[in-house]
Amino acid sequence: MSVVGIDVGFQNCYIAVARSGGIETIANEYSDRCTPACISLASKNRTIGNAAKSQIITNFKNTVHGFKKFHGRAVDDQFVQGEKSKLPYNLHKLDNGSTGIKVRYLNEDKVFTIEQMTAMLLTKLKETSEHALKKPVVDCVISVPSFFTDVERRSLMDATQIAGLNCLRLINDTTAVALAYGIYKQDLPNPEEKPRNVVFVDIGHSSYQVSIASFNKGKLKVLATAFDPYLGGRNFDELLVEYFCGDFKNRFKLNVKDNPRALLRLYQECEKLKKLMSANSSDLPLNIECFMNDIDVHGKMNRVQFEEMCAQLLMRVEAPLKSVMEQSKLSRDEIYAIEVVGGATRIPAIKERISKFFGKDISTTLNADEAVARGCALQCAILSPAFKVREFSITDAVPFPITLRWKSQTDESVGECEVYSKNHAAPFSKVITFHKKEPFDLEAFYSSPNELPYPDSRIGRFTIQNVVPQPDGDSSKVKVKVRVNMHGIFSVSSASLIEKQKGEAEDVQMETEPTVQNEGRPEEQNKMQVDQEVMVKQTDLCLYLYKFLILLKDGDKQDQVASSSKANTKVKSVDLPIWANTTRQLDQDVLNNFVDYEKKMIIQDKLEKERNDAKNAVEEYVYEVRDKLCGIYERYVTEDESNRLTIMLEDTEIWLYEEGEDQEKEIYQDKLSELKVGCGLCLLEHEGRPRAFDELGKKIQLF
Ligand code: ATP
Ligand code: K
Ligand code: MG
Repeated sequence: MSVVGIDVGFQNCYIAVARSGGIETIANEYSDRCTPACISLASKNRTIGNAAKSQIITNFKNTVHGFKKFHGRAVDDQFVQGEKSKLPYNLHKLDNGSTGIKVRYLNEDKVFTIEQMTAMLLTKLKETSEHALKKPVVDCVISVPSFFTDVERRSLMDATQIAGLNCLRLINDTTAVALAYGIYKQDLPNPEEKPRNVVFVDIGHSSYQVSIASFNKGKLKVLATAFDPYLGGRNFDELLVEYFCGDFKNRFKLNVKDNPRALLRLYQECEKLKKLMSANSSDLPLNIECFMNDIDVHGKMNRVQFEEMCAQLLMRVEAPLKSVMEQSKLSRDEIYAIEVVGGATRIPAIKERISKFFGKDISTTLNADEAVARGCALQCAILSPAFKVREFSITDAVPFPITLRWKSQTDESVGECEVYSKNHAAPFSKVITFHKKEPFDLEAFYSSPNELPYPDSRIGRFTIQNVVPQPDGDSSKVKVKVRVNMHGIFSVSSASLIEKQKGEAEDVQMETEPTVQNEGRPEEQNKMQVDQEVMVKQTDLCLYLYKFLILLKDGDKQDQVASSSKANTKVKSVDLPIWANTTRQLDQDVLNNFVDYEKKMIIQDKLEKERNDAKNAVEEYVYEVRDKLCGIYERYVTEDESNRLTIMLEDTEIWLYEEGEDQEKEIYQDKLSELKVGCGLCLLEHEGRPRAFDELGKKIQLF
């Protein structure tokens, strides 16, 4: 089993793995620990990561980035529409209304789903980790913004499947950071002592997340989370871009916004300038040569000016901090530390705001870029039976309360119950008992649409099938298990019909149980073990929640209540099938097609790479022989031979630029062999040969 943690950022992705020495962030083939979330599609292949990033300007229509937050969203979604105008590539409405991305790939117009785009990125990250670990990687833990709703999470899970990964857990960014913080701490309070409360702030390129976690030895519990899903480093870039667009219009009469390439270049330069301003408070230049219409542009900016310009954005730093503190009901002096991560927390004004709010210095003891990935890898190691990790239990919090609604059998009245309150512990299962004579629907939705950073509060409709009355005509007792799972995704995970027991109290029970049943999707099957493991580790928590009491009211009949869960061994129960209809989820056959297509693209990329390598080999051989001719072999080759070879090399070079520019791999391989024979230099490749000539003491004709 592989132990891999992946931070899929809006802009930057990081991978951490467990090796014998511990958790390690790994570098890609460019020796870069950061892999840009960028994919470039082309006529023969796709490039992903660093190589794709260098195509942002040259192949702007087909170089895709900034798509993470389109997961699970309709193209008509207000957020997507708002982004659309800023994107250099085209969006496309898919049949189910979802956001698709339209590009030229393999000389055809092609639409990819967001799941497919993220899968491409994951394929790259998978390959990078396989290269580092020197073995296949399947199991992993992936980070997700804590404010992602069910639809977005399910969409991301689909992406992991397309990429052939088995995601053991989608872990919230700030929870991963909390784990990376806590697991190595030797001085955490004992379980019976007052916990240590730490605030975690992560401001990335696209969003801002805060959480408060309390730590005791061997465990962490997320108390509250808050966010500004629309505030991140890119907002600051945008303001700089706006400013310079105006500036260049005035001074150079340039309409930058009409020129996508120039605009993209300006974005890149403004981001660089923004980073420089974090370290320098003096005037800094922004120069771009041949920017537009052959004009070189130059401008300048300093930190004070920048901060004034960003005043509105900076004002938004406080609200999530305030919210998380209010939710946790902690006072500021109960906060032990404020740990900040994420690239945008390097902006001095942001740090100041956070520090000012808490009235104390912020700490940066964690690696701002790598902490999320490291936390993911730690979680993966905890879940892996192959790794021995210090016992550490993680209890996350439900960010948005969830309500279940059901219809009465006999009249139009509906019953409703908030099954997960805000900041309820997760993952968590509950059992609800109903009294029904026929199949019934349960509708799950987020209780407070207003606080949801997503336009649709529906989670799904779950039909409990095969419900029949008892032989005497009475209602049957139906136990339904609902669950917020390891990924933070809600489901009605199982239902069973309980044979009537005379004299037993009619009740609706809420209890925690470690067992979970297959939800009908393959990845869930794989998860069973894991789910159980974690729930077992959280026994202490379960114990007090076991007593959790809730009263449910159904219009006509009292589908009711109890606190105890008297285990009656004589009860016979029959499993009931559940038909789940969740919004905007890929059908299994569609998903399978995507899995196959991703594999095809991987093969295509591999073939293209081999073809390119074969071509490069010819070119390299030409250079190598040429070098040697005027270098170490000069003394041994006659002038005639040298001339003959030089011409042969030149011909090959010309061939490479003309007819040989775009050939199959085999053609290049043949060319190389031909060249080697023709040159006779294959003999010369033996290191001993020149020395042998020396011994002969004369120049011999070799060819
Ligand atoms: P998200 O968390 O929103 O998905 P991400 O994880 O890709 O995004 P990070 O890698 O944490 O984002 O941060 C990237 C952002 O941080 C970019 O906007 C980048 O310009 C900004 N950034 C990085 N270094 C600095 C710096 N020194 N000063 C200012 N901003 C910086
Ligand atoms: K990141
Ligand atoms: Mg991030």
